[in-house]
Amino acid sequence: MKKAAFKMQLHRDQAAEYQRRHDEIWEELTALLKSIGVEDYSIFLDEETYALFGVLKIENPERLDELPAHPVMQRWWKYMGDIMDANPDHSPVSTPLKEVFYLA
Ligand code: RM4
Repeated sequence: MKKAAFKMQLHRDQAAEYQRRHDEIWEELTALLKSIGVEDYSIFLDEETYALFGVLKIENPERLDELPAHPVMQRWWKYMGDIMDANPDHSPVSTPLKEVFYLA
């Protein structure tokens, strides 16, 4: 099992809205993520900088490359694009993070 960690950027003062949308996350999106093997997925918010830190486990990280083409993922990213930094195709601006410490 591999771990992937990445950083995204929420717009200022959108913490409550970001939380609300994830509290009501679409079942078809969680099903899609699970179908490619995503497990144990958390997103943490830095309430000072509005940086978002995602961390997930996945057996085959290459399968994450399937997400951008999927209609459900595209719809979600478009929906989220108004409250976070996004690319022209609406996907979130996402920076991979390097693991520098691990304790099992
Ligand atoms: C985030 C962002 C990520 C997605 C999660 C569920 O706000 O859109 O790409 O994996 O939601």
